Amino acid sequence: MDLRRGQPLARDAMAYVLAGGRGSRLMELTDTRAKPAVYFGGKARIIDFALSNAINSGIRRIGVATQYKAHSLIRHLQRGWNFLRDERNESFDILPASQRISEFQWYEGTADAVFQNIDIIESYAPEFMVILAGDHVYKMDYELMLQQHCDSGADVTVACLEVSREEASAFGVMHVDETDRIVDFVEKPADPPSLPGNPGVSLASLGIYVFRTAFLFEQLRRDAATPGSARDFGKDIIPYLVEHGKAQAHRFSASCVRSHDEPGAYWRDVGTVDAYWEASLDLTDVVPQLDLYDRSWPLWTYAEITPPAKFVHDIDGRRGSAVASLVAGDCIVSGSSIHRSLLSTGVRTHSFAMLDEAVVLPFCHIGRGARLRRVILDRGVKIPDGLVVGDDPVLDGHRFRRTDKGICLITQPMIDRLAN
Ligand code: ADQ
Ligand code: ADP
Repeated sequence: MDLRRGQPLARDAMAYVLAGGRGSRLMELTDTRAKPAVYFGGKARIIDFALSNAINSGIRRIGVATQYKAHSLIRHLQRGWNFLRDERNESFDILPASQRISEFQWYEGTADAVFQNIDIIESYAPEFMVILAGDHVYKMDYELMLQQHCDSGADVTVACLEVSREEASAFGVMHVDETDRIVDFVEKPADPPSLPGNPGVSLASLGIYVFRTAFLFEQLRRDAATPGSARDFGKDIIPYLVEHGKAQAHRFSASCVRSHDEPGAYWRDVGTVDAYWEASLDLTDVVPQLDLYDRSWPLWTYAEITPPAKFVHDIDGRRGSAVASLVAGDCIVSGSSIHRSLLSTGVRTHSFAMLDEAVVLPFCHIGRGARLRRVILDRGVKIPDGLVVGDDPVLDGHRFRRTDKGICLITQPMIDRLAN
């Protein structure tokens, strides 16, 4: 029996965030940065959601494993997340694939990204490990998952969510018994199994796992000695424990954090250009599904100290407004009309420009008279005067990254090519 039942467990846990993957379905948005470093919500980056969940859940030890194009991610973490202090039994470690075991070795799979840092984790002696993906946008109280892990006596607890069968092939898909014990697990099946009695719906792993640290290390060492292993949680560790141990499902809805006017569990992968655009645009709804203004579950990030956003009207005294939009600090909306859009820090828009359903990343400039509809502008893009996007699908498709749903992702090299 666990004598501490009912006590908070988060202070005995370390959150270990896997932030090394590229996220190639975000196309040019991840050309220069890892997916967890992609901006989201005007001021934050995607990884801030997992990290804020950890802090809000009461966890005070955090490790982040980085690999692919980690420069801006590491800089962001150093600037924003270095407030955890040794003196208070807290820690924050950035763990690049730094050839700790051999000079030439990168992290193989996600399990290897933990295995290679066992000695660093051991030095803190956390009792529990909460393994997280750094590339999802969601609110979740990991304390509730830790409690369930202790109560059930499982070897591993895996957070899961019901998704449609079509979406499920991008996930680890499981079957559970009546006690939510996982009885079957397949990583990214081409033909995902439905839930019994619920055709069209599958139970998907969110890639969030809780282990007791000593047990996890045992498993990582066993896996490292297993020939042919991909050293991956989803491909190796979890299927092994489903077969040889006790793996328990944790329903995401049981630990999602809802504010009073939030209708349900919020979890998004934002892994494609369309999903990213849609989740960003959702924020402009009057009552968005993801509440960035929820003070009971704040989103922490690094953000520069900026002057306030400013709105200046044009010579006729008419334009210079934004409605149904989010506008971050240091933006100047000058003589332009902004509708259902998200302007990140430091964006400047000039006279007679019009933005509709635009997701604009930091430090973009929108030239005079430009008209942009259903776009994502990467950081620092300078839109030339008079450019029109959103009227001519064929032309847009030639010039920019246009998705089937008609969203145009625009980067500075694409703009530079227009001039040649
Ligand atoms: P994926 O998300 O496809 O599936 P993966 O590519 O391993 O799995 O990425 C998981 C996380 O680890 C991401 O945050 C990624 O950035 C990071 N990562 C990937 N390779 C890494 C490496 N070598 N070093 C450090 N970090 C790395 C997983 C599970 C599925 C589950 C989905 C839910 O395998 O079972 O359904 O997550 O999204
Ligand atoms: P990320 O876009 O992921 O943050 P970087 O931080 O490296 O990647 O920045 C991308 C580009 O933006 C770089 O060319 C950088 O010089 C530029 N940049 C950084 N800070 C500013 C700033 N305050 N104003 C304008 N551009 C900036």
